[in-house]
Amino acid sequence: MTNNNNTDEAMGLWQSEWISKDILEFYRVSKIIYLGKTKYQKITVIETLPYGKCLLLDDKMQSSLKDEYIYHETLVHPALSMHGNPKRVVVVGGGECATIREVAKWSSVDEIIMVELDKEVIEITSKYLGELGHGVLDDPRLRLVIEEGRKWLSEQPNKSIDVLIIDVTDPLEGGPSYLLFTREFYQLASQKLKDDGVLATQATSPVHNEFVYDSIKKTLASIFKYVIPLHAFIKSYSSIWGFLFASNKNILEIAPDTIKERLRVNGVSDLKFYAADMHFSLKCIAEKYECLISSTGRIIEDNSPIFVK
Ligand code: SPD
Repeated sequence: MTNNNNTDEAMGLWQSEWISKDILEFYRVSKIIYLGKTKYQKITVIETLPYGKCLLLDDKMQSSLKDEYIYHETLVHPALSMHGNPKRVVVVGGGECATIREVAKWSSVDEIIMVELDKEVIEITSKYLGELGHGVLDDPRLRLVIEEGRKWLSEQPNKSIDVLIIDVTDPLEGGPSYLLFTREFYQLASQKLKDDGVLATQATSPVHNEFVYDSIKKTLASIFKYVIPLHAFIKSYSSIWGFLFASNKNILEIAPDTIKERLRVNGVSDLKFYAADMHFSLKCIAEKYECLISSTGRIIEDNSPIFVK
């Protein structure tokens, strides 16, 4: 955070964040709520003028109360809708609990497992960002596992998961999540998913990190038979954001009526952003933005990982 007093307008506290290696953004902070460091990462909870109360990890925006629902609804409901009848859903990461909050809206789901590396993210957001919906922690279908996601997954039986959601920080050099974007990880995920299983992952910014986004997509496509993107604008990320869905079964393209019906049958209500029609807008936006990508990505491997700034 920076104390800037060059001009009257710029007085006060500002949080800075690299949006790409060439763009540094500053946003105004009205209150510092929590600053700390866990074994794995730096944690910041602040009240900001443009985005309300926010969680940052390693100085990267994760969730802002103004628009977190756009990110979390877009990560979760398309994947569950594509699957149609998800029963066993695993979330890797997701410590602020908003992803499992969305999964819990599906009545078909009888087991939700959240595998989070950093238990302090859960504790700190429960304490300072309970608005994200930590009530879901009392859901009897939920099992919380504090462990490295890849290690946990490697110990699961093959073909045992309906939907696997990767809700992790961006791949930062020295950060805790970059090995969750590699070919080896997707290979493991593919083994653990059932034949009609669906993987959903955040895929960074297709406009500010074209090469990284395209590489994640290529890497997924080197393992899964089908991969489709959805893109949504997330104001607190200052960008269109990429979400990728992958499966070995041809179930990712779904008609609006099917989505509507699946949400209805599963009692999914209380959505502020995602809906059958919105799904198709997100798909069109993705198709348009993918046409603008000028750098061609590469396969990401454990021994040649990829990073954003
Ligand atoms: N819940 C994890 C989402 C990570 C998104 N990172 C956004 C960075 C925005 N600059």
